[in-house]
Amino acid sequence: MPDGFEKMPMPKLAGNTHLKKTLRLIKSSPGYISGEEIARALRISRSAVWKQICRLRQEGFSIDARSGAGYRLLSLPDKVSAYEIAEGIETVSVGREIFYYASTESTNKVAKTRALNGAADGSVIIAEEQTRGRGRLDRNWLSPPGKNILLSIIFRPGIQPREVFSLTMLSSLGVIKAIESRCGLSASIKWPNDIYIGHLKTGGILTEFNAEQDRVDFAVVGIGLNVNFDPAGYPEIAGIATSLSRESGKEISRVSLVQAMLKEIDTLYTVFKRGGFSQIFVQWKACSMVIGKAVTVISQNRMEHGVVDSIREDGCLILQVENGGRKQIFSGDVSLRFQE
Ligand code: BT5
Repeated sequence: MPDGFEKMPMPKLAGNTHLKKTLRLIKSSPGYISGEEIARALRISRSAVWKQICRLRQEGFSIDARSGAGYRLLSLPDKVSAYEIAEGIETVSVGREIFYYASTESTNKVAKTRALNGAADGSVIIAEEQTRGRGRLDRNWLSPPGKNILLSIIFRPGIQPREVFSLTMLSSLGVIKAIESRCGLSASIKWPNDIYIGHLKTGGILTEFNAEQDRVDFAVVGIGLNVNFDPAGYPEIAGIATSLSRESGKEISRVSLVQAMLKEIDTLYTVFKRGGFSQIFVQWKACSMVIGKAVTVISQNRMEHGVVDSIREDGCLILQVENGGRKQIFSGDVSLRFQE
């Protein structure tokens, strides 16, 4: 796995309690709230309150300041900022720490660097824009700024390398559940790592890990999900991709969808760590769109045609090939195409 510490902008930490409390007070106040009232509630000085207001403005919150009246929230940022996400969710580990970037090369890259520096299990790196978003085998991941969900989760479950695909599976299941609950859409999983609606791709997962001998130190699960974006403007993917807004016909709140995703993934991850992967697998398999389908499996130097017989709990796909035999296909770097 590539290491190398990239130069990163200072992230905004979700754990900044003064900022969160200031926001909460301003949000819950029907009109203006005075600086004095905020200062008293937080036991900080008036100038410290002003600093919090300036930081919130930098985060994209539009806040009116009127002398003699105080502060009033005018509008929320259309951003997946750490504060907004952390505001509404309680989780065991996933999303307890959130690092937000307006723009970065790749959230997976930042996540790996942060993980090497000791970031906690469940830490999330989220960005509005990636300047070099990646799919598998260094393929491009396209996403205009501020429209979609681009995030990576650091997992430290203390597992063996052969179990890492379980993290991809539980994450994709969490994404499917969140799409269902927040957008009312039924999405499916195209083995090994794609999220589909109908026959079009709406999301992809890139899982990478760092292991020593037979123990995974950390894994990074990167999730790219098309939300309020029209792939029609991108000739490379126009015919193969869709987005949640296109499918549902309405704009979707990215913050609320990220919250739902992190909550679902956290619940599944907790079950996984307690040894309950079998029950996750049953649900994952029910969302799979490939079982029983005629497919072509493409790996770097081979093509294999057949019908998908089943997928095993370890993620291995069993392909019924044309001469009647069965082949085991491991998830590695293979792609799967449906036959006409
Ligand atoms: C994937 O790879 O589908 C995994 C994509 C993971 C992206 C996330 S974003 C957050 C994190 N940070 C990163 O840098 N990456 C992760 P793969 O199976 O190799 O599919 C890549 C292919 O999908 C490309 O070659 C295009 O054909 C297609 N594609 C690119 N952008 C797309 C999009 N926005 N929607 C649908 N398909 C897309």
